[in-house]
Amino acid sequence: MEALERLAEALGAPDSSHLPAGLIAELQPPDVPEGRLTANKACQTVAALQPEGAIIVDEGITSTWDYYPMTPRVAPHSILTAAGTTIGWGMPCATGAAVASGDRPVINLQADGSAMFTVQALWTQAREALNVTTLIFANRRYNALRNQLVREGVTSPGPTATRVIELDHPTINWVNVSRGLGVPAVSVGRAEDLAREFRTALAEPGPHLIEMVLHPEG
Ligand SMILES: Cc1ncc(C[n+]2csc(CCOP(=O)(O)OP(=O)(O)O)c2C)c(N)n1
Repeated sequence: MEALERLAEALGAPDSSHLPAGLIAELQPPDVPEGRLTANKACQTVAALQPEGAIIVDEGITSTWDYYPMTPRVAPHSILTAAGTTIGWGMPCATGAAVASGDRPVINLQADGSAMFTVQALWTQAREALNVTTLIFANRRYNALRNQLVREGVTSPGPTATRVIELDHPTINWVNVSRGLGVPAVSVGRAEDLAREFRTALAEPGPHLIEMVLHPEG
């Protein structure tokens, strides 16, 4: 801010009170949605409730595409995303962010397949009582790989390809996984339940995990 003020002074630029009304947008987060959870509604719930100064760690892969257009008018926050295409960095990144900035809430938007690569980060979060809320986008598949097949023209993959893509048999029980590593956890399937649990997680100190069981869009 000081740099901007000095620049404005050096340029003889007017202060903001002289700017046309409406040029600087007021904060206006989206409304909290209701109904069965989809990736879109999960993103909207986060955008609606994320506190000022939050650090958003986005490894939501195909589930968080809708998040960014929802955030231009939410309170100032930081975003950490991957610089490359490798997966499995989200949970350790959230852990590191919470160590580095203990006074800021860290919100980890986390796809389920990628989460399995480095899930032990939850134990570190519990051990160090880190202020991380992990939101698992449980679409229960490697959706990016499914999209890739569709791009290649394979719209009805056979059983072998399907088995590679689907994260089932057994379904991962995120509540048990998280509790087993020392992080309190709940599972939700509706937007209003997510809003309630997200508010609770943000209000309480220490790590939390919320499994968001997603229904397909539409
Ligand atoms: C280390 C590593 N292993 C494998 C891949 C290939 N890969 C890219 S996306 C993806 C699936 C991601 O699935 P998930 O995290 O559940 O997100 P979704 O695609 O379902 O949104 C995989 C396996 C990769 N990019 N990096």
